[in-house]
Amino acid sequence: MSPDRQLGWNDALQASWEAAGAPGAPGRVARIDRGWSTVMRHADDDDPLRLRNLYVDVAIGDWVVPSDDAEQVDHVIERTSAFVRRASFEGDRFEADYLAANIDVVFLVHALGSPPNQRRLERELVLAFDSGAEPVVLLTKADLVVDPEPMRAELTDVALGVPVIVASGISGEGVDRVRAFAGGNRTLAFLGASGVGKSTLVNALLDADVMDTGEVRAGDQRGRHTTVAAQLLRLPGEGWLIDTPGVRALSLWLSGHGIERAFADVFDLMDHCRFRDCKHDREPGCAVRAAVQGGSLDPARLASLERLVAEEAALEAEQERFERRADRRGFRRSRSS
Ligand SMILES: Nc1nc2c(ncn2[C@@H]2O[C@H](COP(=O)(O)OP(=O)(O)OP(=O)(O)O)[C@@H](O)[C@H]2O)c(=O)[nH]1
Ligand SMILES: [Mg+2]
Ligand SMILES: [Zn+2]
Repeated sequence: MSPDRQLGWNDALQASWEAAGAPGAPGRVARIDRGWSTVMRHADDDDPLRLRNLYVDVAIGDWVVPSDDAEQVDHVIERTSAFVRRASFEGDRFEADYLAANIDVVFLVHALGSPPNQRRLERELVLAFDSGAEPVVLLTKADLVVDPEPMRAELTDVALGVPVIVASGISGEGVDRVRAFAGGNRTLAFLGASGVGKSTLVNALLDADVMDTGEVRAGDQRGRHTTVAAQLLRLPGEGWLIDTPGVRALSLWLSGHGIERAFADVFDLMDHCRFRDCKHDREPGCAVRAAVQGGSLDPARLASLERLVAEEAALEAEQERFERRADRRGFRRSRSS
């Protein structure tokens, strides 16, 4: 029997599964707790499997093949999309951290009533474009402000063409706008800092208190990391929604064109510099500097782009070192065997 399309199975997953020899009966990871996956076999599964993630990197939303004894995850089916950051580094680790997989829309959640953070949004947009999902900026806690417009305008400036929507999990405003993205049985994911109101909005969308929510700190409005396990939840009507634990740092991971897309405005300017190898420093005819001087490009945005480009370059250099080391180890092993 083919996996349940109601649960989000689609032609792309089917093709990857068949290419892998159509092993087992794939199910979808609906919850992850340290080393354990809760795996649903169909959309109404109220007796999901509990599997260990032993030798595989499993993400919420993944489609996985259980081992024959239903003890562990044997195989992760190739993801159609994934929101990935670099795992927080401890020592020498060079690892990806998959925050959500097989998602169609990723909501970058920010709270109205806190100062807008354009730099954070830029970083989130880079990762979102690289995820393969469609990004949407979601401003929550609309009930806390008299006018969401100033913050919306500020974040719209860095979101370029990405939609920016306003909602409140408390008043219910905008909940329908969020739900509309789930049409066609799509999978949505909420990502953002702790305390921005992700789980409160999840409960409003589900019209039920499924997720715990927690007070933010009075001083700086920061959350207390209330959600500790990522969860995949079925939306009423159609579609799925992934709630994730709040994330503090979003370090870049090896990427495709996320930076170019998130900073398309600046890259367009670069095309108009007189010299092809312009460093946008003191060269004559630099369109980027001209835009900064003319006030159409925020110097903080340019500095942010430079930081991200440097971070990406450092990451690539590190990847090279890492692969060389791994090659050497493999070489030694093959010589001694
Ligand atoms: N006024 C108002 N308060 C909200 C809204 N959404 C969330 N809150 C409050 O903000 C606090 C944090 O909400 P959560 O939903 O737990 O935030 P979260 O993003 O899930 O946080 P983590 O799980 O820690 O990542 C709670 O005290 C909520 O009641 C909203 O739309 N309006
Ligand atoms: Mg939460
Ligand atoms: Zn230039």
